[in-house]
Amino acid sequence: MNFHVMTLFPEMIRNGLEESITGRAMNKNIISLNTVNIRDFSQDKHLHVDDYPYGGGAGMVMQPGPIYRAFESIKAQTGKEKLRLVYLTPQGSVFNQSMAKDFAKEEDLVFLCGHYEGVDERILEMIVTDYVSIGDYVLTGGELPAMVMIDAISRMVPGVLSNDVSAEFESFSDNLLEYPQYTRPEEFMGNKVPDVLLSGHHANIDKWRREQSLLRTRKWRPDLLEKAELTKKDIEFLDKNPIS
Ligand code: 6GU
Repeated sequence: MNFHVMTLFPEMIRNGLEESITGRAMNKNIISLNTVNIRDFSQDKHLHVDDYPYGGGAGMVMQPGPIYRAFESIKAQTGKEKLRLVYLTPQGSVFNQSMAKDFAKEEDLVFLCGHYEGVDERILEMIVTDYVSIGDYVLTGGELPAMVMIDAISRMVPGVLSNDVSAEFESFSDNLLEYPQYTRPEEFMGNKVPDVLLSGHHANIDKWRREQSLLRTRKWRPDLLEKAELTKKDIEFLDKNPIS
């Protein structure tokens, strides 16, 4: 899968994604990251890419020309006339795991990172296919949201995660929070690892983990529990264990 990011801060995007799992996926050529500096497409002698808003008001607005030409360069590079293009904006639909899965089906995906007070509406109407936010708070620009999305989408691309992690994820992408994890030492500052995890009894361990997932989802994300597919056993367990 090829990610293309139109941004004024290409270094920020590259530095963030070259680490860890996304970095390894790039080295293995499972994903690629093409950062396009919008400023390279300025035709202004001072390389300006923004100007004052018509009608007045605070801040600056990104001009349509440089973004248009940056996108044309991506179309030429991919040889594709139609590309899915995500504009990162707090006004968009809130990103979630099912959107990550859906975007991961694309061979090429383009992101437009806005800055300043916004982007000229005309270029958005011309090229944007998806308006996406990452949550209800205001960030300085679209770079961090693009990185968040690329990380989450990459994990849904075949070969990026190990088969083990991938299979585990499948079984837990069911609207329940993860169970707690423990590693050595068996006792840390007087606190012991739950006995069941040391028992070697896999059925009991699975049961305990399922129950822990149910308890923490009910406690911390009751909104998720409503969407989760619960078995009769799950419901019985929750009924027998009132909220602590
Ligand atoms: Cl996508 N952009 C900005 N600037 N702020 C945000 C956001 C996006 N999502 C949440 N806050």
